[in-house]
Amino acid sequence: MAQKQRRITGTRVGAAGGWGSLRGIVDVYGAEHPVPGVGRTLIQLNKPGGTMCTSCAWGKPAKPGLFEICENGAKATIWDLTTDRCTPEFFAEHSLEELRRWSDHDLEMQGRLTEPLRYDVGSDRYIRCTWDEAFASIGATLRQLDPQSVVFYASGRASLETSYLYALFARLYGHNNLPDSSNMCHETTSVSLKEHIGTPVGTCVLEDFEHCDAIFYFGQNPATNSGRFLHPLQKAVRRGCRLIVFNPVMEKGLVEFIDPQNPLEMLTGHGTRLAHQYLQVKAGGDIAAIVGVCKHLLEMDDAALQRGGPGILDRDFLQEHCHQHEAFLEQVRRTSWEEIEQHSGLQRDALASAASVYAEAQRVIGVYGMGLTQHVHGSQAIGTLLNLLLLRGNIGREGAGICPVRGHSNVQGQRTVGISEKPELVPLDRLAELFDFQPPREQGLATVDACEAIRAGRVKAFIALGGNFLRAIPEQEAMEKAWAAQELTVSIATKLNRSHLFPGKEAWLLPCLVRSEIDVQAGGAQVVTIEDSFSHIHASHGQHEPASPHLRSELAIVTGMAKATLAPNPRCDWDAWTADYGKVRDLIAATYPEFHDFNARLDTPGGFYRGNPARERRWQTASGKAEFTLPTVLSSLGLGDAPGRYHLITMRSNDQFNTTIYGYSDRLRGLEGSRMVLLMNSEDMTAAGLREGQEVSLQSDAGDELVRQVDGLRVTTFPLPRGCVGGYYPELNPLIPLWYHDEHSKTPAAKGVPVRIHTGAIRESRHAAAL
Ligand SMILES: Nc1nc2c(c(=O)[nH]1)N[C@H]1C(S)=C(S)[C@@H](COP(=O)(O)OP(=O)(O)OC[C@H]3O[C@@H](n4cnc5c(=O)[nH]c(N)nc54)[C@H](O)[C@@H]3O)O[C@H]1N2
Ligand SMILES: Nc1nc2c(c(=O)[nH]1)N[C@H]1C(S)=C(S)[C@@H](COP(=O)(O)OP(=O)(O)OC[C@H]3O[C@@H](n4cnc5c(=O)[nH]c(N)nc54)[C@H](O)[C@@H]3O)O[C@H]1N2
Ligand SMILES: [Mo]
Repeated sequence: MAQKQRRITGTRVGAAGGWGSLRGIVDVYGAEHPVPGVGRTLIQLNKPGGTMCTSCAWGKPAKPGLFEICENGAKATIWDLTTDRCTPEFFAEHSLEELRRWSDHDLEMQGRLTEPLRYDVGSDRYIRCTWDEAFASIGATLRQLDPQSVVFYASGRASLETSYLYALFARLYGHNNLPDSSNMCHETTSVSLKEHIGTPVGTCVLEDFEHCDAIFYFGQNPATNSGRFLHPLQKAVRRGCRLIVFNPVMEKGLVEFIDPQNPLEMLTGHGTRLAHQYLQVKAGGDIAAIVGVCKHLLEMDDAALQRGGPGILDRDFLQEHCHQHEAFLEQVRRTSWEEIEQHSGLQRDALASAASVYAEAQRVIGVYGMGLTQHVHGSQAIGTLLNLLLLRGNIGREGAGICPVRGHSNVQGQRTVGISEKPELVPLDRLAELFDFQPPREQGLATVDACEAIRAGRVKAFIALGGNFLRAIPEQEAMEKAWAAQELTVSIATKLNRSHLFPGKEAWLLPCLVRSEIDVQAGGAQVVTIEDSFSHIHASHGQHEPASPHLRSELAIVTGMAKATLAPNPRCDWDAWTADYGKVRDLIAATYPEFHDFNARLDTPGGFYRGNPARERRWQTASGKAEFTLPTVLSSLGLGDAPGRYHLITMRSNDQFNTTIYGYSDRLRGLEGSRMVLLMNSEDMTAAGLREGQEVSLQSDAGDELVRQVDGLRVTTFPLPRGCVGGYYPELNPLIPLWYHDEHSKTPAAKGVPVRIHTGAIRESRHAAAL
């Protein structure tokens, strides 16, 4: 079978949305030849009775638009519903040794996996097997291993029902080793928000965007990563809300949006200008920038008080609800404008205008994404943003609050229903009571811990419920080398990816249904549920015939493995749960009271709200109040400036979903045709004697012995702040040291990686060969 490939060329820079976004969908449609009926599925996407998109976790409004989809949601759906199939015959033709030289894009382009597969060492190939054989063998191996040496990873797509049972399986078996893609993503949020406002998730609901007067927007790229956010943003700006953006990259989607569902905007090509002010902060410069805004607020407050007015800060709120605010304000007073300007890369005047907007607004929302979370001092940056909001009581009021934009479509929900390595976050006593067992109480392994343990040879088996762990993590080369020493690896997946090409001694590749497919079990067709970024729960209904009759649902695969591994327990009827997911929802409701009447509330328009104490100003923190952060640094970077050192931002293009590479167009940034680029400020290029298109290598500059290198990058001029360079995730992941992560949550610091540029002899490498 020939390798199926696709290349996209041609430049189409423009506003976010508009014709470009429709063409983006058409490109994927043309390459994937999706099954019939995709159009109907897209129309019903994110609406009650329809499928909930597998792309991002953005909220689903109670009154949806005609199309409640975005360019990338459509791409993700079409990508799942391709007619291409990656069959056992494909694997008969290609050894894993060969496939390791393929690019991420070409691997996934082979289409949907169709049958369960077992790795055969002799031929270095995956070969067809039966489900019974797979479950029996996995069960037998797991029974022989120490449960503490086994890791159950989850990437944030699997439903609440599957996630609940997966976590239960782990605990019945005997471990809390439940890392999640969240550990590389918003774990900084979970840890920081929990510590400071007593809840691990954002406090906003979708309707807050109808009432806010200003949005302070840090390090999140809506046009690419949460396209449906552009509609509420556009509406907010149109009614006078001011959008203040902090981002080293001038992201088109925050500058202008043309609504593809608005004929006038489409015809005239004129959309809505979004950002009132766009501050191109340095990578990691957010703490300094926010402290600068606070400093100006304080100056305004002093002046207002001197005039005999009430002041700018919400003193009643601070007095009643906050802890340590005086210490923070003292710290702000002590910080000089020189330091603020140096670390943020922003001018005092620009920060003062942002502060004026903040002070004039009655209700402010703070939005953020990976630009804050993926830094060594990311938790402090989130804490400092909370400080800013708290200063004027912007938490726990309609139209105000903190809004982390979550990634995977059910990543927040997986944590809610027990996928957590932190036993203190899980109602273990309740589980003990419900299922009559002693749950393990030890801390489990998060992603970085799991990587360390794998490198040290302490992990013997790794089960992956989705995702592409080996490609998403830092320290990729060393991790790939260590991986094969494991006794057992199991991947539950929809499409082939690089992680599948590094089998343990015993390895299984188990293909599952996607969310848009009909899931028929003994009790009939099933629905599944997910939780969005705003803590609302939605049912998702499958619409399409499965890609292959041999596929199983994720839930059935989890229960299949559990049954084959665990001793019988009269309280655990895995078969009954598989036959009727409603019974699993009853278990979720019995474990987590906020899920009461779960089955009756399945298709609530807009989802049903799980609630959030901080939204009601109930602070479940150490002091019982909202805790101010006292930042110990002004930059979130782990390593500061040094001669020859640049701070690398790893970015997502408009043509990818994490490690799934749809194509080679980054339309909104005007970058086309290749992902092996090194984006640089033109003055930095001149200073370093580099020319446009020159081929260079990057090495990490982390001060340790390990050589981490990626070759074959083309220098490309790009308007980044000086000292910052940009390139794509996951191609540049080999450069991130495993130890370079957020100090509290261990989220890998993928946005401020210290690197140096080399122009010398270029080592032959798979990274250069990949494209
Ligand atoms: N189409 C599509 N949708 C996706 C995904 C995808 O890959 N493709 N991924 C999903 C997942 S899992 C996630 S977590 C989300 C990710 O969505 P985002 O949170 O938007 O993540 P990124 O695109 O990695 O980076 C966000 C922004 O941070 C900026 N940035 C980098 N460094 C800094 C900094 O130091 N300070 C500030 N203020 N900004 C900075 C970057 O320029 C970029 O605009 O999207 C989800 N949705
Ligand atoms: N340098 C750098 N590294 C990063 C990031 C970054 O910004 N920069 N971002 C981090 C973030 S935010 C995240 S969330 C992680 C992502 O890490 P992961 O979640 O592990 O990776 P994905 O690329 O989302 O996983 C893609 C694979 O999931 C499988 N899949 C797709 N749909 C389904 C499904 O419905 N069920 C199952 N079982 N499998 C499915 C397919 O086989 C596909 O190949 O990467 C992190 N790594
Ligand atoms: Mo993520």
